[in-house]
Amino acid sequence: MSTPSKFQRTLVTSALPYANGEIHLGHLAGAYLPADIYVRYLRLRGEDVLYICGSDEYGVPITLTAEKLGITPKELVDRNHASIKKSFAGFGMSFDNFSQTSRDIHTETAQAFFKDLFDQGVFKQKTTEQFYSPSQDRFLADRYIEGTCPKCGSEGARGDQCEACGSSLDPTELIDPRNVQDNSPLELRETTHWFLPLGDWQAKLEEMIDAHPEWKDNVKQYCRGWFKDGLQDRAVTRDLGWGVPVPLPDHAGKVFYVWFEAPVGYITTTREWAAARGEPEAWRTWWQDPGTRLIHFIGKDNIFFHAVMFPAMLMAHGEDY
Ligand code: B3M
Ligand code: ZN
Repeated sequence: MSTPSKFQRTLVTSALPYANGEIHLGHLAGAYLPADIYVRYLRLRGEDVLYICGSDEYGVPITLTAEKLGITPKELVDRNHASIKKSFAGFGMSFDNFSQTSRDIHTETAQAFFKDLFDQGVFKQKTTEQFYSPSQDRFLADRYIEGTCPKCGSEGARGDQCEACGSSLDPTELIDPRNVQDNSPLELRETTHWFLPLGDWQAKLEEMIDAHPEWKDNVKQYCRGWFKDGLQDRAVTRDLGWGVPVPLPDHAGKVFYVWFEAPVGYITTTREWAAARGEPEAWRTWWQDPGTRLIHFIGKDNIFFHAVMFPAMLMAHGEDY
């Protein structure tokens, strides 16, 4: 479908692949090849289009892999960024920019985005109990924790999801939670984090979904299911060593939840593209001009973050996005 006349340009993104491994054909068939075909079509029609991507370099899967390999997370993501970029280039993917979220420009962009929301008082602060590993003297998140699934009883359910029955879990729901690395027991300790009250934008998000008849039915079904349950507050910070640091005093050891900053990575890679062309402010045309149409090509498990969380973050930021 070419760019509708009410828009002057189209910004196309593909989901930022995790840099904890190489890409494979399954990736290409999902969020990449279809996007590249569409971008080439728009270019052939002489339309104004920008195609941006990059590697997603934070999150627990990456630190788990780095610890297994005995290297630093930065060594791992730099190695995989290069390999992923080479594979995409070899396949002929025509990104206008392919960045990586461990670069300083992303730290700066993500911290500024967070601070803008923080200064508006968007976030709620909550103290909750999280799992702490005495053997490793650190809080553990998501896939560092395994236990018995409370829904189906299978062993080896992970802190964020049970592979056996597909339920998404909170680590505190697991029965007999263990540290996946040394199988040691865990204890609950209080910790304070910042939460994004997604419910505050539910009405606007519902309007947005209804205004997009062209979106795939399964995406709209998922969203309507989440709306029916009522959007919950979502933690946007974590107690982790590897991540974008939270730019607030007395927040040592706190970083952004990867799914808060990764979508901001789309803005980062656009900023990097603009700077490389000697027009550092040109990114605003693609993110802050209502004449731009934004299209995300994603994997099926990325729907919540692209159809609900990231749009809510942009709405919270204000009319400028
Ligand atoms: N890296 C998940 C994935 O690779 C995640 C996408 C981020 S897009 C901002 O499927
Ligand atoms: Zn289960």
